[in-house]
Amino acid sequence: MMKLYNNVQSRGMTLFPLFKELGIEEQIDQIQIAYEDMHKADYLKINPMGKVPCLVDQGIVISETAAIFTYLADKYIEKGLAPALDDPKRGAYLKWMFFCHGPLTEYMDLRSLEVSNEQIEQKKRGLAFGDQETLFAFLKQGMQQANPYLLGEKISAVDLYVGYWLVFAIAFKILPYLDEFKPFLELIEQRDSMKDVVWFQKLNG
Ligand SMILES: N[C@@H](CCC(=O)N[C@@H](CS)C(=O)NCC(=O)O)C(=O)O
Repeated sequence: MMKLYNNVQSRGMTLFPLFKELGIEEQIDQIQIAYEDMHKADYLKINPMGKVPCLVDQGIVISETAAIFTYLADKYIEKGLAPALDDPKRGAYLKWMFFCHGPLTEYMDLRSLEVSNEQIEQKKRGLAFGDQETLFAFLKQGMQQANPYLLGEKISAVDLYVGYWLVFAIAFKILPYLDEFKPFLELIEQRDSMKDVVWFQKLNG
């Protein structure tokens, strides 16, 4: 059994569609950590960042959501959710995985903090996403090129990760629901693995 330290109100929930697509739900022992316990010694021994999610697999500790996505999709590579190391699609796969973990979540965090476009503009050379215009243009282009998934005809772990964050961000009005996003998100919404993701309801209602 693997152990997933998590909280149901955290970004650890992005992992659940992946568990379902990989068919490994039964192999994950879920340990709920209350927010007030995350910075206590017991949990800091596991993840010194005091954050969730954190996966422990036979003594191997993997924190950082994108790392957990990448680790599990590679561990179960026969399930077809990660391109092999020598597959040319691996580049785009890693690009989207890191884009989502870095620039996209940084943008979402600054927007939640209500940092203005003017402040962002002043710091854009040092910000992972640059500025809003650049981030939107990158996302729009990626969504337009999705055919129908980000890597082509087959779904991969990164569609689940990017798809989840986009739906979440749109539901909370951090991102606009741009027309360019619709075909991709409608496709992701149809996956059985996404049926418990409540944020889709906010999108459609
Ligand atoms: N970079 C980490 C961020 C993890 C993170 O910020 N988790 C939040 C919940 S969404 C958390 O555990 N916060 C508890 C705290 O900081 O006290 C990841 O992507 O996994």
